[in-house]
Amino acid sequence: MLHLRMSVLAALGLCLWMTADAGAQTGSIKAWGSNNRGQLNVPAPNTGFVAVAAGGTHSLGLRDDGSIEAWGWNGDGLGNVPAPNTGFVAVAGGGNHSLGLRDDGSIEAWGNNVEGQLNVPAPNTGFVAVAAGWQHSLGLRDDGSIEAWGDNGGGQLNVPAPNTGFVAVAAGGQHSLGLRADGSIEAWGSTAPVPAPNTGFVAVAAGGTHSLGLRDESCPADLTGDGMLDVLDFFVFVGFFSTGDMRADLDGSGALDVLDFFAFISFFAAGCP
Ligand SMILES: [Ca+2]
Ligand SMILES: [Ca+2]
Repeated sequence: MLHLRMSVLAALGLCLWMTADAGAQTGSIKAWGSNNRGQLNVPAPNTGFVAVAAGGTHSLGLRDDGSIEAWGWNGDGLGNVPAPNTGFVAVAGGGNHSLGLRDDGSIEAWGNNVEGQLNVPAPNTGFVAVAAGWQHSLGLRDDGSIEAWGDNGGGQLNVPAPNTGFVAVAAGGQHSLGLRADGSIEAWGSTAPVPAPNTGFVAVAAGGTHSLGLRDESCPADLTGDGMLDVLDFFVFVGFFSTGDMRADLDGSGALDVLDFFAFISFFAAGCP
């Protein structure tokens, strides 16, 4: 399976791209853009990476053994991944700081701290995701709330209420994004509003002064897969349902019952994108 992840701090023209190792959910890193600080010089061996992140003029790679490689600009101690360099599950690169999420739910922060972007709020546990902006940081807690710390010059720390129900975070130059479980995006700080319709999103990313949202354009009621909804889709649904085929489990409950009919009708009424 091709497994790609991309991290972009587009304002600075640095991009990292992962390509898959055959038969494994790990890969090598392709790096392009400015190399004025060596931020494109991926450390050997360039294999076995599971995640990447790009900072201002530095780069980070998470290896499948849970260690982090850091390269590029080494001012502010950016190359000094906190010990023990193991047990990491996610990385984020800010302007001149870095974040690493450990498998115990704690966050390590290193690099420049001029705006307090390294001061992870207590309790430093229960985090499930991290994001690093130019001089601010975000941590998503396992209760769906977002912690924000560091520079607040653009209001990028002012998480909108209710601060719950978030499933992903992204941090830009002076703005922040939170993806809610209902598929809507909250954007705050120095940012333009999220384009309408603000629904159906499954991922977010933030550059220096721009934002991206990935929208799920699947069409759950289109069971014939032709991109249209008509009576044939209903026949296929009934066929799946009557034979116990779990493709009829449209509400995702793990069981087939009348609620799946309601889900079908709801998806049918919503139409295809
Ligand atoms: Ca169809
Ligand atoms: Ca069901």
